[in-house]
Amino acid sequence: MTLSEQHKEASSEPKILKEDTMKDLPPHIQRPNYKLEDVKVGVLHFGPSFFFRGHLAVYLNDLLNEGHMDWGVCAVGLRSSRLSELKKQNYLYSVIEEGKDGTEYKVIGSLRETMSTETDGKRAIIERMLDPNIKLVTMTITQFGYHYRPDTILDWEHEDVKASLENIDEPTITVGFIVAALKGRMERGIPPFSVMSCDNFPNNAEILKFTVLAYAREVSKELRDWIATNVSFQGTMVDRIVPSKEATKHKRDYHHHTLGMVDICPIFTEPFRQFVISEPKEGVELPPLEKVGAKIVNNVDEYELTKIRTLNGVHMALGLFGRLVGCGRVDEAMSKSRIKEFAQGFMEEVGQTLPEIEGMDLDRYREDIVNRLENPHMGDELVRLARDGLKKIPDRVVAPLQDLYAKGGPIETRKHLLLSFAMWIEYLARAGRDSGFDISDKAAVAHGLTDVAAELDSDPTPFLMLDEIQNICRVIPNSVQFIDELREVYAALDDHLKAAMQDSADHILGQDNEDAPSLPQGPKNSDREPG
Ligand code: CS2
Repeated sequence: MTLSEQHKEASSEPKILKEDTMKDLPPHIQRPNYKLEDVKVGVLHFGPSFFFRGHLAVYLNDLLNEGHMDWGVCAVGLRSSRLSELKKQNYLYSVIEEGKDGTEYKVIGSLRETMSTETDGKRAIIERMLDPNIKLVTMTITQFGYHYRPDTILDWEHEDVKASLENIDEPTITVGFIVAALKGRMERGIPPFSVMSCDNFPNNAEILKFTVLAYAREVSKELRDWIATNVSFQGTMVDRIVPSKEATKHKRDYHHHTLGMVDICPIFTEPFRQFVISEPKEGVELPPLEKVGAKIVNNVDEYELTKIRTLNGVHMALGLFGRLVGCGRVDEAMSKSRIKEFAQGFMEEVGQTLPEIEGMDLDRYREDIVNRLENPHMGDELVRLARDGLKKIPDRVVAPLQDLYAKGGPIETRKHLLLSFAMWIEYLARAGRDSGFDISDKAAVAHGLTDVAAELDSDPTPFLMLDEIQNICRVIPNSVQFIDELREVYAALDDHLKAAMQDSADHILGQDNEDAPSLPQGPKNSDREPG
């Protein structure tokens, strides 16, 4: 090799994970056992989020590994930047599952194509959805993305909804794309695709169906009826913790070292994953996800309710509690004994509102969640968990409170939920007082919730009187009792937060903290020693 060739080699770009470099990966890295060119795209997904890449795309990759070659994905996003990074790698990326028993590395090949409204244009995306091979349209667009309102079904006043309806061939909202593509299929005699929401909120299929039908009705009654008769709307419960923040530089470097090459779009996640899907309409062909660990059930809403109130509920509560006492990550918050006890108590409390699901051991489910929350590798940021409270508090805190008030019983049976609500107010107040305190909740700021919360003294009533809060809380059957109890808990909040902070200091000093106030005590357990 000449000197100039040597110089060229030394300064050349590092090797990137790609179709032709995969063969150079160390043997312990799992990689597709199928040929990428044999994969047919059968799923079109809106919202190529980290969660999608760490969950649905992994299940589909497993299916391809099992020889079901019709289920590659085309992911559609708004912005092209992240997608073009993936393109550089032939859409290959690695998923790193970090658990307490070790780390597994998998290269995922199910993502075969991406499109963005920015670079490809909306009409091209709709055209792509007309391909009869596309049998399923999925989405992770967050609860906001549906523009659902319980009173009017669609938020007709929202500018994106209005803009979409003004030009149905160039929609802005996902529901608009689905309806435009289904219209095209109806007109051209192509059978419809099924639609599946992989977003995390109760009755996701029903809400998707209602919004699609309401939107389609604005286009034509014929289209609405055709969709109602022919399209299968799949409900799901999806679960896997995929921290959204970019992996830390250190983690990425370490990862590159392990791969022996660079992956600019890795996904770091936990070993745990769960996927429960509602039974499709008769005759509908879906990817056979049950072959790779998904569960097909006729009561998906019960699973979703259990997950949203337990895991997502405790996530929200921990996000609030942890950040209010100065923690950054969830495992850090769980290392404080008072916060961990609170998390366990929260999950038990909401357990009183959950249906019994055959074959599901709720205690075991909660224990697993505690282990998942304590996983130190996740680095899940509390700001992620506590974001968008205005959208999340109704399902995760208010709805279980509604059920507990309906059941009756003393304040102690609702103490964790009430405290979570009080912490949410304080969380908003912090953001109102300090613009540098990021709460990632644009809606709450826009509605002035942060400002009102910041002005409160020890009585939260003015906050509770805001329209947005009244709308959320009107489901609670006994509002006078709720307000009284929340006042009580809110007034004691400072002491609780101080106690949790003190707790960690005592933990370090090895002292007991006998003076710290405790939550209202539950009914005494007769098996326990008094005192
Ligand atoms: C989290 C979820 O902030 C949140 O909404 O609770 O993203 C959670 O990590 C996933 O639902 C886990 O499946």
